[in-house]
Amino acid sequence: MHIKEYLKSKKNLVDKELFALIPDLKERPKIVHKAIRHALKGGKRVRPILCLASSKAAGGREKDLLKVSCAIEMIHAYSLVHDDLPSMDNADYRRGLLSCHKKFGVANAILAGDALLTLSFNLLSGATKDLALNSKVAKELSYAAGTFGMIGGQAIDISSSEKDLLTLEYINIHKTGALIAASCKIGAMAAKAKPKDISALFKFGEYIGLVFQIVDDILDSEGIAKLIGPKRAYEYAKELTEKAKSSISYQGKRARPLCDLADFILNRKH
Ligand code: GRG
Repeated sequence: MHIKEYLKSKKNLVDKELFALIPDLKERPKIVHKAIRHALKGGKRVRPILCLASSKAAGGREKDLLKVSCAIEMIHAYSLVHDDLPSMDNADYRRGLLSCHKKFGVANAILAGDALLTLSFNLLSGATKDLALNSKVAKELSYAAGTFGMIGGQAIDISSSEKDLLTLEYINIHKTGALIAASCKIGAMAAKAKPKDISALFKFGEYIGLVFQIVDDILDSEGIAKLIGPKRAYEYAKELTEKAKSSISYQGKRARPLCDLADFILNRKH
């Protein structure tokens, strides 16, 4: 299957589950439930798809992991809602729509972000039949989303005015890379993969997480692309993509969708 068709079919799969998992619009507090729904609209679903593809590469079954992958997307959506707030990026638009606070007000957007984060862990507590696995996944995800991961990267990003290469690398690894790497690792964990395979898929995720942010910087003429120029930034991203692919190439055919995803992330235009 061509990567575009693959992404479309997996996005449909994730979206169906995702919107079924959030509270009904008729339930109170209606405004927050509306804001949550709004925050989940659009989006490429890269992280849940990476989770599903990693699980498959490690011999797992996608259907066992749909809830886990939705929990990951909820954390991503919360981070975008909070990142758009006036006290952070102050963005009016997200995914081609009004940002959550522009449509529902700042207070409701904060609540919607908090609710998505809470809902994610509520979901994880019973996401699979294996309670020990649910707990391990929650630990992994909370680490990646917390101060040693995404929040850590965001904090350094907003507190440093002049960013050198090392600072940018720290920000990229933590703000963007941590959740992407955790998505891959969690997919492998859920497939009950051997430690060696979990490590390989985590490594793949770490490389590809960096690539994701470098490409984002190239598209926005920011960060590393601004510092070293878009051509050098792309060459660097290409090198990292090759490293990502070679860390899982020993898995042969099973690694194919992930390698195609890596190329898609490197060459994406949005
Ligand atoms: C506010 C807790 C908190 C964290 C913010 C991840 C993050 C940290 C902010 C997101 C802002 C941003 C634009 C980061 C750059 C890379 C990135 C995560 C882009 C958006 O991800 P995509 O392209 O978005 O996967 P879609 O819309 O496709 O889901």
